[in-house]
Amino acid sequence: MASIRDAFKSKIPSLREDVERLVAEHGDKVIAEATVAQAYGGMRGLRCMVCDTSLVKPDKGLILRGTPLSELTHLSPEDEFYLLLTGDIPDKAASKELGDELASRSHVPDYVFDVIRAVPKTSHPMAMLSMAVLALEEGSKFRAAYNEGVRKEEYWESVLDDSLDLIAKLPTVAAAVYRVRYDLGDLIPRDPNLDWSANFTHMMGVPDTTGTLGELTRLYLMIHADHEGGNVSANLCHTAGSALSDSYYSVAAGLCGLAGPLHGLANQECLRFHLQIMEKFGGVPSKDQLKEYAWEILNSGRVIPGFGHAVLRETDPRYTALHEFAMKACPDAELFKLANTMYEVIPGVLTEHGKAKNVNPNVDALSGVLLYEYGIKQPRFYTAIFGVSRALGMLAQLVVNRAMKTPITRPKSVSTAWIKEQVGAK
Ligand code: HAX
Repeated sequence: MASIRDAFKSKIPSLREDVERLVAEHGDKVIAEATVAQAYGGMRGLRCMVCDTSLVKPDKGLILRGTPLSELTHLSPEDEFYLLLTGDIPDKAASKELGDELASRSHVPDYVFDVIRAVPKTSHPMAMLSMAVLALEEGSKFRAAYNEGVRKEEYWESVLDDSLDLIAKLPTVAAAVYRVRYDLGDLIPRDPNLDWSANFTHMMGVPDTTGTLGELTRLYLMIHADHEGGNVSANLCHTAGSALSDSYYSVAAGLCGLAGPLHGLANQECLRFHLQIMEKFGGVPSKDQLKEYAWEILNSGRVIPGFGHAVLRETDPRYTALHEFAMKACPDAELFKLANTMYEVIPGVLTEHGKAKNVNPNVDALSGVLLYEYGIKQPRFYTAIFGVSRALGMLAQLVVNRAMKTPITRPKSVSTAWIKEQVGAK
């Protein structure tokens, strides 16, 4: 099979032709109407952007290039990137070529580590990671090509270069954030014998006491990579990229959105919630105790972390993938037992509460539990691990958009006075 670059390049002419014909022949057909509630409500459900890398179906969850996540959880994150970009799963040779290419691009200049060391240790790891990504921008090949007047049709090539560079360097950069932020000693160099994801936890210095850490890292980084185009991180990356900001600026924008508690930071909050429960009850509570505590949380106006979703209406298949892993890797872990008790109790409580449209667990109900069980005991770092993974999806979408010559994003905002006039409200 072809290299990721050649495979993607071969698809571009038909992709462009397809969309050009679609717009020429059906450009004035209506696919969505916006309601007043959507204009004020985060544009929820408004079909007004395109993403071909993945789709989230309310009843099925994540579908990557037409295939449900549950059928793809064996993939390495690198192979997933190949799939997201080209629509094909690479064969062994193409997979090895991509792994070798990432390894060859993985060097991180020393000044980036100086940036990480320069900020106070009280900084959030997501702030440190975003700053380090921006520091890498100095090497942007797209910016250099743009300044030299590269043609619009060819933008995608240097954007792909930047994207491969950034993906290659991210584990090293994030691992440095981890070791510096938590005073864990010297930085640990890459191991040339390990792949992209295994290198990440290796450079973090996480001890592999069970021989399954590599498998968890691979699975974690695989399932968090892409979740269609409208989520906050992908949407921010897309919008920055539409102004022709390069991969570094665009991913940094996405990471800043991922850092919010209603998005990527939920994994940190969820683990903290689990730890609070363990401390309060001195271990895993009974179902009755947990039910009572859940009502206490809801009655005080707080949410139960790890449950519900803006789009999904069934159990998140990413949760299911992590659950299957935990059943094999750590079935007797106390935190996993707590997560299972929550799975039995919380949907019933939320149903009785009557507000949440989805009462089932999402990926964050288990992701932090597993990281903690495997020795990563700093919940504030969890979103940074998510960020390393999400960069794959953000960058695949970015490269596709540059190849498709997607124009700058510029929806029309309206004022409240205009809306009132439009609907005849006082
Ligand atoms: N606990 C309590 N109340 C909840 C709830 C939960 N887990 N999930 C939803 N609700 C409430 C909402 O707060 C909302 O209440 P108000 O009407 O008072 O505002 C109501 O139910 C309707 O919300 P919804 O339409 O079902 O859900 P939203 O699209 O508004 O929000 C959230 C989706 C994920 C933010 C929400 O379910 C939530 O806060 N869950 C807990 C936090 C969490 O687990 N976040 C991680 C999501 C996974 C992810 O994307 N990670 O990146």
